[in-house]
Amino acid sequence: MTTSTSTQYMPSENACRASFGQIKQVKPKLPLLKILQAAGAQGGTFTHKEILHYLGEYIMLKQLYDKQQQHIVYCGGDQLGDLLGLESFSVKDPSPVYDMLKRNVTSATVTAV
Ligand code: HRQ
Repeated sequence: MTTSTSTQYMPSENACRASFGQIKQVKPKLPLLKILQAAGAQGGTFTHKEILHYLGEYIMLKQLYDKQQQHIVYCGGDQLGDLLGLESFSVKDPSPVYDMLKRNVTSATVTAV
């Protein structure tokens, strides 16, 4: 007989727990995946941390940042701008990036370590 005391989380609770920085794999939708792959990403599932890393690589690679004020990114006319729906953004206010992530990933299995 098994003593069923294992904690079961409601899906909504899981969603709340899976905030940035937690080990939670997500599947980027195709347009975002293309950007990540252009920056050297491999495979189809990533953590949020990895996605932000590859976004940074992509911004470097395509030289989308302002050369004088490097916290500013000009993404207008780029596929990144299409995803964000913006011409430019600043790392000082990265909320558009997070919003874009929320819209452009689907949840994958949580990897237990
Ligand atoms: C590379 C080089 C730059 C030389 C930028 C994106 C925003 C990651 C990608 C981010 C935002 C918030 C947190 C973590 C990551 C907490 C990338 C950039 C850059 N200038 C702005 C960059 O200049 N990176 O927006 N990310």
